[in-house]
Amino acid sequence: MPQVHPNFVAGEWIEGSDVTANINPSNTNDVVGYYARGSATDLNNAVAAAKAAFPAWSRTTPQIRCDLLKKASDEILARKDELGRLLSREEGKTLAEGIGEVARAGQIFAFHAGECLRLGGEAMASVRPGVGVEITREPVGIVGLITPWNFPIAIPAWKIAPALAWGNCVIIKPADLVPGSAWALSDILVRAGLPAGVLNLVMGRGSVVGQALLEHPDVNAVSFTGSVATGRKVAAACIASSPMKRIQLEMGGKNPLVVLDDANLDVAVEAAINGAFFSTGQRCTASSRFIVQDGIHDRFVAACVNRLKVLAVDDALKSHTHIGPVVDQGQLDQDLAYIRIAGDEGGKLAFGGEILTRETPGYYLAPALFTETTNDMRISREEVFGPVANVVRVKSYDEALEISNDTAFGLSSGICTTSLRFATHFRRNSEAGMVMVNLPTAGVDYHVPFGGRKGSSYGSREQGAYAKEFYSSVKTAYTFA
Ligand code: UN1
Repeated sequence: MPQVHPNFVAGEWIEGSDVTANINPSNTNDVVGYYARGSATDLNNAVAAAKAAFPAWSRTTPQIRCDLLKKASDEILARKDELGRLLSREEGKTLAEGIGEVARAGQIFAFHAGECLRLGGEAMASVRPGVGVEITREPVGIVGLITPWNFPIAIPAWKIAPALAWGNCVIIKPADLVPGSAWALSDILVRAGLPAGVLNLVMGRGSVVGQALLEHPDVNAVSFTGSVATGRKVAAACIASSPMKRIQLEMGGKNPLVVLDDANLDVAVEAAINGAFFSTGQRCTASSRFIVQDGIHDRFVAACVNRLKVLAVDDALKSHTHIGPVVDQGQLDQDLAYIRIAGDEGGKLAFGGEILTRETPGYYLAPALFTETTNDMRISREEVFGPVANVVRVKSYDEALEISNDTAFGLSSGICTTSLRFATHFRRNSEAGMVMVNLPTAGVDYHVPFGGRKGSSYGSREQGAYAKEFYSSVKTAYTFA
């Protein structure tokens, strides 16, 4: 019997009722490891343990929590090559991207270790004589974290770290497809010295573990990153539960990258290729609509195609690889379906879009670039979540801005221009939570707020100091003395 990575519930590593094989998308013959799949009972036990641990944990000193998060950060950073390799092997992003993501997770823990020492409040004068008002923040309680497959360690890190910093107890349910990195992270945290019940890892299916989490009356808040369809269900379940749960949702994007005639072509092409195709395009911040002005359009398309021609799509762990495989067969089918749809709608395939054969069996797809598309086509309106982008030709900056905002989403947007006037106007008028000038729409810092508008996000921002809005509850205390 192969070794199974167990769940961590109530301070103990426990076998699941079921097991899943974690498969390498670069080589489907390679099993990364076997991981337990928890049951509703495991989840309920985790919540009970979190509830029991909460009174003591929420009253620990900031120094204790700071030291713990710092210790975890140190181990993550010291092991970044090994953990990056595990991440790339299970998810399919390149080794450089995998190691980079692990380093980001380590830095996130270091940042929130510091935040433990900055947990402050406010004192205000009351409008009534002799009364003082104190505004403080307390932990929310038991938080459920549901994380996606595309950032197997960074997203668990940016939810777990602020949750613990603010004194909450955590139940994490990582994506069933990539449990390995979240398992390794949990192991690091447990060994850093978290008391039993403070962190519980319950791997398994969304329909079983996720559902039980959403329905449990003792879970106070749920932070979710994933698709819009699942996000909607998460929100509905959190509102239906009694008491209602606090919700934070990070969902899809259809992020525009505007390229104006006055752009530096090299900068624009770099932003476009990185934003749309790196990490195999599997980022909610990926650029998928290139909105390009007439005068630079043909040069931009030709330069993108030339750049795409020299990018190696191959095994994520090989050193020459620029783009790894798609994560699994289901995602590959979705990418191919959209490539067909874009063609049927009249888009012209300027590059890629075909399945590639490599040394090992994997989900290899040549990055696809469509031209001659309009913003009302499905390829411009629906999130693909793969290495697929399309170019919409526009006449002016005004038209570019209007089209970039004409979307159900609003996570990230970008503009490439050398004009201060257009850059400034775009920053102010783009209906997105994050705006990039002469940079890719994806690849964000870890110490500043992350989140979007419209259909992309719901609830308060993640990351940086703004994470406290979700992970703490404000108390207003009046004292007459
Ligand atoms: C990034 O672009 O650096 O799921 C981060 C996602 C986002 C994270 C993107 N929540 O793709």
